[in-house]
Amino acid sequence: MKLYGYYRSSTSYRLRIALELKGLEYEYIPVNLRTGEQKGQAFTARNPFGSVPLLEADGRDRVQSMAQLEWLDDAHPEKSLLPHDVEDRYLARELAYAIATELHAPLNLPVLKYLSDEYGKSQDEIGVWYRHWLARTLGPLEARLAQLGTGDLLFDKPGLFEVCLLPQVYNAQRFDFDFEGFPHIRRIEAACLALPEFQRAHPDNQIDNPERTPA
Ligand SMILES: N[C@@H](CCC(=O)N[C@@H](CS)C(=O)NCC(=O)O)C(=O)O
Repeated sequence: MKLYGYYRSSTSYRLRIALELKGLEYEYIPVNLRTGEQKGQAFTARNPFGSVPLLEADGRDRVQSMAQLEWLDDAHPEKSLLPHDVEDRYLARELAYAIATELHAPLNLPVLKYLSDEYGKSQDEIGVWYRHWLARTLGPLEARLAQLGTGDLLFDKPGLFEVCLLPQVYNAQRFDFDFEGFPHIRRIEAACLALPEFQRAHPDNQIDNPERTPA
């Protein structure tokens, strides 16, 4: 399997965590979002959305992260990202899709670029935008986790929800989001970051991270 991604793209990070949790071998191929490689003809010929991640497996290109995650579980059912019980599966999807659908879209690179290029917004103003949309979904998410009595993880092992949560928390920290009033999210983040699968998938440890210290 080949994963085309970018070290701090949250959707690429989702796929890296999932592949690690499932113990599937893959080759990581960086696509440089800073230079716009994802919009070049060579890449858009394979992914008309012009975004990462692109997952190449069994001679096919798959180009949307949530569908890729569901496909990984369908095609490789061992070490499932979803629990067995149907209501637990529902809950994992409810929380994962809240992040993927409500949170990710207004925080994506083209949206931020549009705010600065078309509306002349400064980096400070973009930070305000970013934190506004984070709070709008992370607040209810935290309340939902409290309501469910969530412990260190949503269920007994990390899965679809944690795969989506950790990258979003990483991005939120880059934009100085204050997690003071978010004990459940912080606890889940700490529990995941203690695991080698999450550490291997982390942006700090990717070959295309310019600040990475080679092992
Ligand atoms: N809905 C897509 C979103 C993918 C996406 O927005 N990827 C971002 C990185 S996290 C990207 O490639 N942004 C660069 C661009 O769109 O030009 C998915 O879930 O795969």
